[in-house]
Amino acid sequence: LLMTLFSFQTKAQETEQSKEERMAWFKDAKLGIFIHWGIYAVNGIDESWSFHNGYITYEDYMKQLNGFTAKNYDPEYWAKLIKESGAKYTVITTKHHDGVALWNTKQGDLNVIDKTPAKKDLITPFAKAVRKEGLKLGLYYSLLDWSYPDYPNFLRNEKRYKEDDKRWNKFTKFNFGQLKELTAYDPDLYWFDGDWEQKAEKWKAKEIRELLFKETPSTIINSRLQGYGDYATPEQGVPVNKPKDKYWELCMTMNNSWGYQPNDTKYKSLNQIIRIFVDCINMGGNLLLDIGPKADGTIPEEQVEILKGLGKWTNKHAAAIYGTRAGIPFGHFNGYSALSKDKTILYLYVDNKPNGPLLIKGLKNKVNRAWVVGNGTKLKTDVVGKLYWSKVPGLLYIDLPEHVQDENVTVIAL
Ligand code: FHN
Repeated sequence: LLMTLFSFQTKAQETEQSKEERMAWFKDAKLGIFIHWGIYAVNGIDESWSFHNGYITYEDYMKQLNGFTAKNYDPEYWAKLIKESGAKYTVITTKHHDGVALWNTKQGDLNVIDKTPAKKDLITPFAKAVRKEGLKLGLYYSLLDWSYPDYPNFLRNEKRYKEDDKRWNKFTKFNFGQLKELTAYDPDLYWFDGDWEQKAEKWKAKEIRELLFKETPSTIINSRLQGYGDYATPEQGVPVNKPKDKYWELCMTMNNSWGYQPNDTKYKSLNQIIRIFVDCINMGGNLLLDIGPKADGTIPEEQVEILKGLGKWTNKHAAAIYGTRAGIPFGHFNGYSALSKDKTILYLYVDNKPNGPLLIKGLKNKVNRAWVVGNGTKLKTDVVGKLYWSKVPGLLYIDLPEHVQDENVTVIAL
């Protein structure tokens, strides 16, 4: 009890140091895999938004419940594949804005057990498989619920609840009930979404945070809880400048869809994804890369291929990924970089074929040696412009011969 009381955190109580300890795995993880899985995969249409935006009626959207079989669902394989990609954590949609729960919720019956041919809880075996692979578990949960009869529903032209406290309280009770159920999975991370429709007081964001920390004291919450989260969650675009937030994560799709959409064949190449990934590392953030499994539970081939390709690259360059910290300003090196946690190693990510030697300017330390990460080749360096009174190079040139270059992004360590 004492332990729980001590670790029970509200925003005001937590010190910077205890937050650092709580956030440590997340800061070091760098790569996570996001999973958008739901009935929208049946027709292969936009998750929830397709009825919100009027591409399909709500009734027709819900007919997808009948086609959600999950018959080839293999959570162990999913977890293995995620591990193989080099990700250290994964975040799965337990409930999207359409309100369909993927676990055995006791709050109402809009869930895959009661309403779809899948007829089984999909989150429990996934959570188990994820733990078995030594990965951290994140649960995505949409605060807004466009199916719940007492949630202000645009389908009924109810824009906002101002007046009907009774119905809103009913909805809040439902939300808290579902969240309490999710705490049983002991998630390492709660990934909220859909908070934009109401203010913090309305969601009871502070109370949600308190509930989650009471049940899962060392967990982490993303930013989408109207100011009651732990880290920033930019979406789809890598920030142009290093975010001010100490902790952040870019969530991004492989093509242009979160869920499975066979029509969307516009996949980013592995090379593009790796370059986006090192862009995040360079600014001290994480990448949460999304996959969208089919309604039967198979992961589309293109996505498997990207995860495996990513795995080859992350495995080879592990030293320059996990636990690194943001790199040096572009003025020093015309490209992405990162520092080892103890700041003794500088990693340079070379994402283009260099035309000549690479240049690093304004170093404050003597460089002992340079080598190619994941290959070990020591590189020739050439110091130019070193003044007689200075111990550090003015200009440091590094030769990067063709035969040691990676087909995607080469990493040099100094
Ligand atoms: O509306 C959702 C969207 O469908 C998807 O789930 C993404 C993932 O970050 N979040 C929302 C929009 O911010």
